[in-house]
Amino acid sequence: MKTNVLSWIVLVLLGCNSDGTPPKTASLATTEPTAPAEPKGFPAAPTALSAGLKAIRPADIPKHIPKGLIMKSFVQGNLNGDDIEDVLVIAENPADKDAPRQVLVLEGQKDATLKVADLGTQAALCEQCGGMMGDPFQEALILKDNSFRLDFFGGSRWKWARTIDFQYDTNRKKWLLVRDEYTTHDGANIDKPTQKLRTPQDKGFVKTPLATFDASKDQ
Ligand SMILES: [Ca+2]
Repeated sequence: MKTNVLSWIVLVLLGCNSDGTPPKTASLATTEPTAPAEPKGFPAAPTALSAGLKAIRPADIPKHIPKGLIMKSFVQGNLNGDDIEDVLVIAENPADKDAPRQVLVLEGQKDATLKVADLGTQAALCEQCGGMMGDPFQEALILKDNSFRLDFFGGSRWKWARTIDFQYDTNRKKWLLVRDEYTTHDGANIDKPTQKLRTPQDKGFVKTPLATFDASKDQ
């Protein structure tokens, strides 16, 4: 009996279970690298969701770009809740870096073609709108729940970040503003951001349609 007690004490001191196996927490330890630190209050980057959707023909995208504009970025995913892939396009005027970028929602059709379902002519900030940091456009993402996100970043020592989300309204069959986040921070002290977040839960928040939203004013 005395020997058993001593064995148990030794196992505990060695960090093992009573049956001699190592503790599970020890075997699950990993050394995966961590992502670079971002200022507090910045959203995590979600991914586009295209798995399981009927595919469209990406080659058809350029024909829907408004005349005089070129495609800055595009992302594929589901933007309206059906089972067909859609495309979100950011388009810009290459001859006017002060002009707002346009945001197009291209709905995938049953025959794999695309149709312009919505257009925001002033929904994305211009190339010159980022201050000393240059072009403020970071990325466009398709999220869950038929919504998409536009991310911008700019400033000089004082940095700012803007996150704008639109979500599909099944009744109006249009995309409406559901989140507008504006964060600033001292580039020399990223732990103290100042955040201005607007969501539908806030008094006075208006779900502005993509078609009339002006990113340079509505914040
Ligand atoms: Ca769809």
